[in-house]
Amino acid sequence: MFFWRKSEEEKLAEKGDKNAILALIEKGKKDKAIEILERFKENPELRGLLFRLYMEEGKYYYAYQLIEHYDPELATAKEKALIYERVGELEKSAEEYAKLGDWESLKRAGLLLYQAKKPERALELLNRSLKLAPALRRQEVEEAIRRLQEDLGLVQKESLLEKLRKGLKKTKEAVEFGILFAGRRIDEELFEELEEKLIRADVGAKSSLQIVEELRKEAIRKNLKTSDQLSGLLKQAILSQISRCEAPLKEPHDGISLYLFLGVNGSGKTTTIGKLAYRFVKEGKRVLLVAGDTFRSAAIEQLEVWAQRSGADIFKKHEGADPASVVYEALQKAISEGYQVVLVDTAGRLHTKEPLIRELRKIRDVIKRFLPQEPTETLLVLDATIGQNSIQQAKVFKEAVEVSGLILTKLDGSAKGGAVVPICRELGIPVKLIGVGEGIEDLQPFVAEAFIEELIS
Ligand SMILES: Nc1nc2c(ncn2[C@@H]2O[C@H](COP(=O)(O)OP(=O)(O)O)[C@@H](O)[C@H]2O)c(=O)[nH]1
Ligand SMILES: [Mg+2]
Repeated sequence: MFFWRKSEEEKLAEKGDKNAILALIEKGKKDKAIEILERFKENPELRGLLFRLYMEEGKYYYAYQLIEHYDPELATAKEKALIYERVGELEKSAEEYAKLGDWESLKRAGLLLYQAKKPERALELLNRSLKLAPALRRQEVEEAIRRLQEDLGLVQKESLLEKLRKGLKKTKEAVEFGILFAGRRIDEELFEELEEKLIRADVGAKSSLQIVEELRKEAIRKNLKTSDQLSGLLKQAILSQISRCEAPLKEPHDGISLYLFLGVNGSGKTTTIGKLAYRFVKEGKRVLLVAGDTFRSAAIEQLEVWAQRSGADIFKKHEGADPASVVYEALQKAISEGYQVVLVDTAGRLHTKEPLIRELRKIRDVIKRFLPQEPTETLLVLDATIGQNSIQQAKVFKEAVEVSGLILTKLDGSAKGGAVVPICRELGIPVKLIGVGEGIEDLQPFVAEAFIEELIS
């Protein structure tokens, strides 16, 4: 009975009966419905139905044929934008996005035209997007504009050194070594002032004293008369204290390379992960971000925004999920889907020291179970604006797991750039990267010599 009714219905559908076709669709027989509808493309009503089905099933190339050869009015501007994008008609897609006119569509349009090598029009649309973008999202549009301007040769690409110079501006302004070394007579007053300035830059009492002692001796030994002769010596003296703290970040190897991020809340973990993800994505790596900070939903959302900005993928669970289980599932995904770089975010609630240590060890154990050689790096993120105070924080994390490197963030917002000296001295862990701004490209390797050069010159 049932089969008879079904075939009767199908017979009706085959004849182009709309209700019978709708009934087929209702029962999930979409492929059959599509097969029938394709014979009735001349019928505007059935053509509309076919178009809807193509869209639902993600058959964009067929949908594209319909709007190109039968009726452009079948699709809304938004649908057209999507269809054109999927079939690789980038310019057409961009113009449809542009018609939509909201900031996100305008941004999308700009990026597509950039890809389609139409930079002038891309710039025009991105600038329109910028005018409409909400304050929190302006930065990503600005970044796209800047990259485009750099490509067009409209602005000079900011070099690493220029960024570092800007980043260390606050410390330099607070210290003003320049005045000290402007041809003054070398005397006890000068050394006292120097020591005081070093302490102001958060170099720390012990290190400052040592550095000044060394300079005193050298000045006598070499019979120096004026302070400008001292600046080179000062650089050498500081360098000798921190050069052992310089080491490059370990690059990804074959298979999966995992980077684990630690640090108290607000230190800059998520931001740094975003910046690093961007770098790896640009190098052509498949990158997965893991939302291991499950304490607040905002932390997960923030990582999602960075995934979008950097072009990486993200693995996340709900707020309050067990971080170790998030890492567990993320690694299953990473292994089965062939990711090359995995960046793991964690929570850092320091006021609950014991639970924090337990949680981090559990995460480490999960990683070891899947990937015995990982993490490639366990990176402790420290906020430079709190300077030397971060040393105490660092000790707790060191107790929990083995830390392979430090990342010093917010150097640009800090007058305490000198803290790198006591941090190096007390912790004996290399500084691998420094953060010099909130932008996606504001992360750079720590090069002790360049760092001191910029601090003192
Ligand atoms: N100026 C500046 N701000 C930074 C830098 N790194 C992070 N931040 C800011 O510091 C705040 C906390 O960063 P977030 O990544 O959320 O820290 P998390 O809690 O450790 O994940 C955010 O407002 C970031 O924009 C940096 O290098 N420079
Ligand atoms: Mg975070």
